[in-house]
Amino acid sequence: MLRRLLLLLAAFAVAAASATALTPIAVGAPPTTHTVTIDGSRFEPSTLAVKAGDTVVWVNKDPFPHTSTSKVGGFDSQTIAAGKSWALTAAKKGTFAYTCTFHPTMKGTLRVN
Ligand SMILES: [Cu+2]
Repeated sequence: MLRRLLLLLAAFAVAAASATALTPIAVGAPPTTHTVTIDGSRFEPSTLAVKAGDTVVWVNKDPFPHTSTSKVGGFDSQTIAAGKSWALTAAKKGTFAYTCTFHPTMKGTLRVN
């Protein structure tokens, strides 16, 4: 009787452990926040790959304003003042080449997978 109860408890414990272990796979990886630093009129990293649903934050460390503006549509930060940041929730999949409208030599690429 006791042995049977212990077996039942053991089976339950294994089932509970499996359910817990499988949960993260079932819901997928949680959204992540990525940072692009703007410093010396450069986007760093200049190429960034994220998953749809992730957040990308551009942080302007320069003492003057910049923008993060997709050349193919999809997003435009407008002016990011000196020392400020701008966050984008990357909802749309694709490859987005972007620039700063004030400094067109600044180039970046955001890949949303
Ligand atoms: Cu700029």
